[in-house]
Amino acid sequence: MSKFPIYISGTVEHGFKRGGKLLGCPTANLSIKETESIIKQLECGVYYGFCTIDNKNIYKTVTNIGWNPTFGDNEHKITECHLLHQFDEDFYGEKLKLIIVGFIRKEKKFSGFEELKNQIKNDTNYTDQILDDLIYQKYYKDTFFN
Ligand code: ADP
Ligand code: RBF
Ligand code: MG
Repeated sequence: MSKFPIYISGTVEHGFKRGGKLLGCPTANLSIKETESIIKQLECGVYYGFCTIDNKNIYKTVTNIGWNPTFGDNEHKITECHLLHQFDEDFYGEKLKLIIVGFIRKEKKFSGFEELKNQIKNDTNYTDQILDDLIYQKYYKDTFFN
């Protein structure tokens, strides 16, 4: 039996502010307290799925769950979501509901930021393509989020 879908929800918290600025890829960091019990059982790595912000629109999402070993300064295992959409404003403090439908790869320690940046681009492109597959379309239905 598949372990997907996996549902995770949490309030968007502040992190180290390096996703957008350093890696060109902002990530909505989910509240550590609200998510720790569910993510502690999950393999560290990159996952694809969909999410809502405050129960509104649904976005394709690539999610990293782990410790960011390339940086080595996280004190907690965290859930970070990059939404495949251009936003005009930040959404800190809002509720993000995530449904993970598949796994891409394990989280790893990169020797430099450029390698990590390139890998994140590949993960994002892969997510964009695979989520168009009809088998995932049922997750677009709002009923999954209520
Ligand atoms: P932090 O370390 O505080 O998480 P980031 O540089 O990772 O900082 O930026 C994350 C913030 O950027 C999110 O919390 C959200 O408010 C905003 N944001 C804007 N666009 C996106 C997007 N496409 N995906 C994820 N977050 C986004
Ligand atoms: N950090 C790592 O140290 N190793 C990874 O393999 C890794 N993969 C990621 C894949 C994606 C799609 C995203 C969005 C982030 C990934 N990160 C990874 C996390 C990255 O280090 C983190 O988003 C920034 O440090 C900002 O918190
Ligand atoms: Mg972030």
